[in-house]
Amino acid sequence: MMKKLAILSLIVLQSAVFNIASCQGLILNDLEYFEKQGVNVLVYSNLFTGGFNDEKTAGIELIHHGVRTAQGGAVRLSNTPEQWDLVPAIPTRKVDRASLTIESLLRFEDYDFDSRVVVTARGEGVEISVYLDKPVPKALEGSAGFNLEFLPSQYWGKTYLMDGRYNRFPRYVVGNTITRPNSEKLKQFKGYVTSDDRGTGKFIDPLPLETGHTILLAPDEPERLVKITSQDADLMLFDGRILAQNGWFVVRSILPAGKTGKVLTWTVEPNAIKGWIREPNIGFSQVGYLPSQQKVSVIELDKKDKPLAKASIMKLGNDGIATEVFSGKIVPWGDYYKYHYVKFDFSSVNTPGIYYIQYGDFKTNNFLIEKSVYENITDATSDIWIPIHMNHMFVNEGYRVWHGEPFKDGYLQAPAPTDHFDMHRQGPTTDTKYKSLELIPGLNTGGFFDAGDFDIETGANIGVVQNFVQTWESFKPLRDQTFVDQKQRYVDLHRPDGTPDVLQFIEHGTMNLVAQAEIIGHMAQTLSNSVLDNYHHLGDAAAITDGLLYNPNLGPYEVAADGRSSGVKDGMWAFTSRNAGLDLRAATMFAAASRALKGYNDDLSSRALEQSKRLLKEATELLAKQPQQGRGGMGGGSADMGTNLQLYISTGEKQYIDKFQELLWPALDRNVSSSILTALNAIPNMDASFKEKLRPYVVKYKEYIDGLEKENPYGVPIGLGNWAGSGNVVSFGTTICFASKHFPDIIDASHAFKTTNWLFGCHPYHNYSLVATVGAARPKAVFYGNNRADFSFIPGNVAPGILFRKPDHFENYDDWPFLWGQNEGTIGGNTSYLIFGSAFKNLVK
Ligand SMILES: [Ca+2]
Ligand SMILES: [Ca+2]
Repeated sequence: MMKKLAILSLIVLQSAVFNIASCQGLILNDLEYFEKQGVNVLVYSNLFTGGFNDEKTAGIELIHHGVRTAQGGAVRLSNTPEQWDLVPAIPTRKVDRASLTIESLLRFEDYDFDSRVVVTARGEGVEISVYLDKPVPKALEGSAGFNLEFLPSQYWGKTYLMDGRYNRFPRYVVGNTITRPNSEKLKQFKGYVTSDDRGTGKFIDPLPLETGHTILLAPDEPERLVKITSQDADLMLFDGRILAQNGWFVVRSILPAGKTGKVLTWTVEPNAIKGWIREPNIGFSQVGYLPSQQKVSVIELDKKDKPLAKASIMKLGNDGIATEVFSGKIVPWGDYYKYHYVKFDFSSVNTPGIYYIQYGDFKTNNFLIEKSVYENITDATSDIWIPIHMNHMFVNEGYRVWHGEPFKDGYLQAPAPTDHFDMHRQGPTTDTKYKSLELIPGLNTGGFFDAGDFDIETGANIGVVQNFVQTWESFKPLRDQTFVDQKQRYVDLHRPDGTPDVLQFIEHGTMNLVAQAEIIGHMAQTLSNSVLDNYHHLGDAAAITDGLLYNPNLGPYEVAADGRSSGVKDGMWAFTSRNAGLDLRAATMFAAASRALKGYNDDLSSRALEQSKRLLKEATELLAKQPQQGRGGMGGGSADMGTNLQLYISTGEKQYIDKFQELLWPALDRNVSSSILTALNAIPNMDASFKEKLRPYVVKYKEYIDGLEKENPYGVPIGLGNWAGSGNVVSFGTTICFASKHFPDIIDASHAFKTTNWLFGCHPYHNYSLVATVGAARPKAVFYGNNRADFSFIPGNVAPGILFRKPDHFENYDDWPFLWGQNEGTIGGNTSYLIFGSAFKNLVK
């Protein structure tokens, strides 16, 4: 990937340097996967989980010369499984080192169907066999098969051969399909349906591109070459992108009907390039450096690579000629998961200019050293990303319309009870005066799209308004690059309108939340899609629904003669189960928003204050009646502390500050790093004794910062969850900014550069900036925004970033946007970045 994108200019090392046997089988290593240099075959190290979770991160997986190029290896029930298709549970997995075998039980509960998948190291690759104790159930005959999926962006444009017939993987999906009656379609997760059949009663089934017994993938590209053979079954090749843009190329064999025992065998042989060593990943800040700051490159090396003794800094003259201005020692750090890490400190280079790093034969792209490099790091986020995510508005930029006005048909009361595909739930009652599926008028105003999807997550939007208010009150940014007209419901980027944009964002977020409180009577959980087939919408948000109210007197897909209603069941729903904890959070946010909006939008300011007082009273009463457990969102966590702090700031009532302190100190004792930011935020509102009581915890936080230096080579908190950890790194940086402001004798401000380094390119896997930002020489090229089908990005987005895959692999695809855990961005996360960026710019000043 890096080579293709010309980030590093590689001079191929002499293969004579290496001394590796040419015919080498896979070993079964201590981490329980098959391995040889250049090839890792993982067998259910990562399991399928179903539903909301992407299923392109599980199954039998191939990490091929450093890139995870194949996954999904399992018994599956369709030619090209989609995200919400049924997945097998894998209750048992046995590793037998003596026979070099991993055997797993795969179970489809819905069909009482078990199979065993046995993977054994054999020859140059692995043998995969499927065993059945009972024949394939009748309902699954012709559907149950063994699949393995290959990453399109790593294969398109390359060749393949099936039984010697030459062909090429298509750049874009253009293939043949048939339609079949819905009665033949197997059920999807929880009975959801991912497509709209437009009343035809038929579903689409892709036809194979090829069929045979031996397939060679990418014989033209040794890094990607894989040979799959099967003597006892037909191999078929499908293009999963026909049904879903996030589909992969699928190699598949149908399991035979009526048979038991060993029913299918594949031999899978991934090519290993003789003497292959992964290119060094030379991490550095793509945004550049201040002349005075510390500058350390972290270089990620293959464990088989031999670290060099020195690296150089090259300066580009105004004549375009590069000269070496610094040469320094490479210092070993150690191993971290799969790779070895070394560091290169070039802090002494402090003359403004254009530079690159030279490490042996590898050179990076250029970067700047200059006093101004960080000045614009939040502009793309605030000028572009945030306004594009304004819901219920038409958003224009120059000649381009980002989206029309969405959801003119408004929101219907979600029926009670409902279990939702995006993890929302409507309880047994609606908790409103509205009947199930009745229109709740007035909710289609204000608010922000959640992320790569288009719902309004109330909890997230509450946090977002608070982030904007904190940005406004702490830093007073007067930046005005956006035209927002609520009467016209029109946003125009790059058109100043005389009002600071942050104030307009506070207003826009508050408008929706006040509407929820006034109309529903309390906060909704979410405003979201009712049907799965428009939840995964990619394109203009205004096209998610038809903009017409649903009319049950019309036939399916029929539009009324007056053009004002339709028979299309595409409505958006308000999930309205009451949650007193959420209402209390809303009350604190409304108080803050009311302060910020005073003098700008006095009407909204006073309405927000009125809702704040009412919800505070009602929520307090409701919470008092509830048992200690089950107070959703009010379990004594940091959100709860923050709420009590905000309530104190708004009301000045002692009870809230007492409660805040009652929660704070034990939370700091339990885990200083997760609560200290809330404590630091309290300082301006507390007396001097509070700050002194906090001091020993700041000392402990300093120990935490130092500990991170030993934990990983980057010195930041690295998350290992299924949503990668940029958010934690941002929060770490914000904490350092505030801690060094209040306790400069304990926390050195320079630690904040660890966050910018990580975000802007000094991290595992590749060295691209994780922020689609202005100022970076090489920002990531693709993100999981709502324009992801175009392999594009929305400027200013912060990717979750470097995703951990068990047991030892970090990745961030930059040619494949479709995995949300590494490439999405959220309104909550991106507004947190706005706070970090503002605090960081302040610190730099
Ligand atoms: Ca403006
Ligand atoms: Ca509609």
